[in-house]
Amino acid sequence: MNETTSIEKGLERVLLVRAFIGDEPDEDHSRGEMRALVESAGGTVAAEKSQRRASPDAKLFIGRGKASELRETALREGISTIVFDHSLSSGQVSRLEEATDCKVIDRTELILAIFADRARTREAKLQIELAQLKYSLPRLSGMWHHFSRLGAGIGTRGPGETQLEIDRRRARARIALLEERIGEVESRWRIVSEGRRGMFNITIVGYTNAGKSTLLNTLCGTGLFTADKPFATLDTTSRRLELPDGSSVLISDTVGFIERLPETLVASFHTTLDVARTADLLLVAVDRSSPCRGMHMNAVRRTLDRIGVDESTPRLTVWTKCDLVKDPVDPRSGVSVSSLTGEGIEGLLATVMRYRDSSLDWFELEMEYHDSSMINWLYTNCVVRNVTDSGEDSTTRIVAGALRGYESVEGRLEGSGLVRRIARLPGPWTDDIGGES
Ligand SMILES: Nc1nc2c(ncn2[C@@H]2O[C@H](COP(=O)(O)OP(=O)(O)OP(=O)(O)O)[C@@H](O)[C@H]2O)c(=O)[nH]1
Ligand SMILES: [Mg+2]
Repeated sequence: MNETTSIEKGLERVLLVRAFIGDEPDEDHSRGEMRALVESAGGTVAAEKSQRRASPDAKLFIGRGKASELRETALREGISTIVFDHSLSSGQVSRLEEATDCKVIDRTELILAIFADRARTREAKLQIELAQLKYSLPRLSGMWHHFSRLGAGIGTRGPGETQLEIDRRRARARIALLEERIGEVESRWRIVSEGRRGMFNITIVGYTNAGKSTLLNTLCGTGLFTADKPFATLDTTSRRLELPDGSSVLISDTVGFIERLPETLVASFHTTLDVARTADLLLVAVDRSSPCRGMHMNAVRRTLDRIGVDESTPRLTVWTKCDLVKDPVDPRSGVSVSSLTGEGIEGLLATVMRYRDSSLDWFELEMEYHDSSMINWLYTNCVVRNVTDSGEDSTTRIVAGALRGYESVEGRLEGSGLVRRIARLPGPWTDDIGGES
């Protein structure tokens, strides 16, 4: 049985509604974003309406007169679906449907439907189903009404399922089962993330459509799915990335962020977003060609806060799609790249390397002789900068950096009986890092 909301194929004509509360500004970019979301869900915006209000109406969110206007417009334009750029209560949805004689969908339901449509992996499907059920559970009574008037289209549930057979008890049982399954996935991921501790972890975050997956593809030569629409990526993918000095780091792609990302999604995708919380360095991808880049940066900053990313995690702004923009970027504001032409990629790798190097505990080691197994151990557990064998006194000198603190390697090295001398070095390459966001 398919429990998730799916999007019917084919374009559906949509009336888009936005209310501006108090002195909330009416901004072009947020309307553009909502249109992109509707299109991404397989709809087309046939008309738009807005209303300025001191506060939302408890019953209808908008005024009664406005609701009648929506009904007339829908009738005139042959529209059967109204999308609200807000979160509505189930009561508001059913009263609006009554008043407009259209199917009414709110922002959260729309975004959930897009996620459900994009989910490909088992993990993503479990997470989105949980998000949808948690969203619909308190609304089930309203939904009897809601779904009874749904035809095909955005927000319609998948085939082979009758809405009415879903009751609260079944939904709760399903939620418990999903949480159990997601728990199993999480425990597998914990093992994976333990493994990540041996490497420097970089996570690309950013607004949806910023070019995150394309950047990872260019850096690592991978073929991740990319698309010019919101939420192309729903899963975390990690790849090994070789830096100019031959060492490797782990780099991960994540689900894109958006302004007012529904809480239910943030909660369900908690584990997926672990890679952002545990990162040693965040690459914040910002589409340089977008007129809304300032708003995107703020939304990303707020979302990182919401998902619990430590403020102290280093952040490097990566201005993407620089092939679409003529004027040069101030290097202090970040690194400018084009994943299409390759411009700036080398500079990005060099900057990443400086970040990585500045986070290591550097030390110098003198060994009695060139012991291959010890040197292999160092290569696996540290970043090795220099190995010099001295013929005269058969000493091997090594400069290396410990990833998780000097103390984590000191005991192992001293206990080997091969070390003649070991000393901390002041961290080199710590200056000259620009572009922190
Ligand atoms: N011109 C140009 N287009 C780019 C560049 N990088 C990405 N794009 C395009 O931007 C669109 C979005 O790219 P994605 O890599 O899917 O973006 P994303 O940030 O992963 O998006 P989500 O996974 O949806 O959050 C695609 O159509 C890409 O071809 C670039 O450097 N230059
Ligand atoms: Mg992506």
